[in-house]
Amino acid sequence: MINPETQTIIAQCTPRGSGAIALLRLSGPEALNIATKLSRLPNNKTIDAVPTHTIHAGHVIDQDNSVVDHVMFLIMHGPRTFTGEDVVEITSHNNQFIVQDIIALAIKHGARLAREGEFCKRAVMNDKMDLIQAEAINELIHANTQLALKQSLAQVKGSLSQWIINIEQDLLKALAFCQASFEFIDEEDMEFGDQIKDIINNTSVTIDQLKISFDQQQRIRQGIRIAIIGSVNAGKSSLFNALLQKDRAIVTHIAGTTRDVIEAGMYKEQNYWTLIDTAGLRNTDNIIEQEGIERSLKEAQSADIILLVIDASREMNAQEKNIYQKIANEHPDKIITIFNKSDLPNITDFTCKKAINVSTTENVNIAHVEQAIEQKIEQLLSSIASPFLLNKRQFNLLLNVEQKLQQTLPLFTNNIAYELLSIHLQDAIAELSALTGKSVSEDAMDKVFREFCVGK
Ligand SMILES: Nc1nc2c(ncn2[C@@H]2O[C@H](COP(=O)(O)OP(=O)(O)OP(=O)(O)O)[C@@H](O)[C@H]2O)c(=O)[nH]1
Ligand SMILES: [Mg+2]
Repeated sequence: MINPETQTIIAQCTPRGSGAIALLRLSGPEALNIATKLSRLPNNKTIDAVPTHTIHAGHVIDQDNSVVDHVMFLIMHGPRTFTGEDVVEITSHNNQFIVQDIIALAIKHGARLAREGEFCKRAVMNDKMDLIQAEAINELIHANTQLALKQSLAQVKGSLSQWIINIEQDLLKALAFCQASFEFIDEEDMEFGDQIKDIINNTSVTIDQLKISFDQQQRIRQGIRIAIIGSVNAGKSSLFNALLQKDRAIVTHIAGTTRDVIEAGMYKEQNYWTLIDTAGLRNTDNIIEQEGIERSLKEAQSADIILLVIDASREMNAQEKNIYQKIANEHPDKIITIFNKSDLPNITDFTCKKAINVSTTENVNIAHVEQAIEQKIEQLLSSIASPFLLNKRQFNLLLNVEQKLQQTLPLFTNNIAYELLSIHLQDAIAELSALTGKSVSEDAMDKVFREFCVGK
């Protein structure tokens, strides 16, 4: 009976679709045998007999000995491979008929199709990396911003894992102190309550710091949200289109043209910007418009950067000034103020030292707005103290660790119950192990890898 967990697997690792070459990976105990059966190398060499970590040009041949494709075989014996198992990588021409034929041949010879993330899963199972590093590889592939990319690269190298190992060591030290205090309970200078409490407090602070940046990181990972807010007719949609360099939002002279939030994304300066055009702010009895305005204010709240657009060619009424002031006060670090319609005489009495004078119709200073956005992004990224990028699973486990540590705090009385304390500490350490996958259940592990793509 073949065990599916160790059966040799195959998948295409490169994306499907057009491109010169495709990479297929075979991994498992039968990888060399299967590759031998479907290949023909020059000079009667065979894949199972060539040295490890060598590359060979050759043919994939079907069961009638006809050539399926001219390919390169990269032969790597375990454990010095990505998965820790024997691996053969086949670089073929990227034609889906060829790729499918090679996969079908491998299956005929005893392999099965790999599931999502299964190569990474095997790497974890074979101790080539921990779960966090495997997750980081997935993040790396999908990183949308330079920050996310840097952080996932660091995590592949093991930065978060190292951080966890450090915490684990501290908690193990606390556990040792705990056990010593318990065993030598009658000896006065063998009481380590203070030391244990210090370790627990310091660990909680460290976890807390990481937690604080979690929300922000989650958002940034999806792209930097830039909301364009301002009075009706100020030129928000015009600015949105100018930044996008596309006529995406409708622009008219009628106040209240934009009724709902419109989003558009673009890669810019190594980051992914999500631009959000909103309905103009003004008090209105029109229910639809009022709803749009509510949404605009919500967007301001959740945005990373706000472009506050003011029509400088007209005076502002008291109500508008109020709203602007309110937004400026609530989000002082996020705002870039723009005086639009600078091609017309400037008669606004709204003052703002750092405002950028722009004309969207004449394309004046749009580049300046982009620079201001980039500066804000840099500020934003540098304000994120934590070098780690957590996902939801990791975040929840850290919350569990913290909760377990919190449970110890009431125990620090005159008469510390060291036995109970040590149970809580052991629980916290177990939660930490689940983070790196050391003690994670098969189900939980599969859940992680299902988010990966096939071939990873
Ligand atoms: N002169 C001048 N007119 C502009 C400029 N920018 C926008 N406009 C005009 O102002 C009017 C309103 O522009 P929109 O971009 O629709 O303004 P909005 O802020 O999106 O308006 P709402 O969606 O109604 O809130 C249009 O007639 C634009 O052509 C500018 O820089 N100079
Ligand atoms: Mg508009």
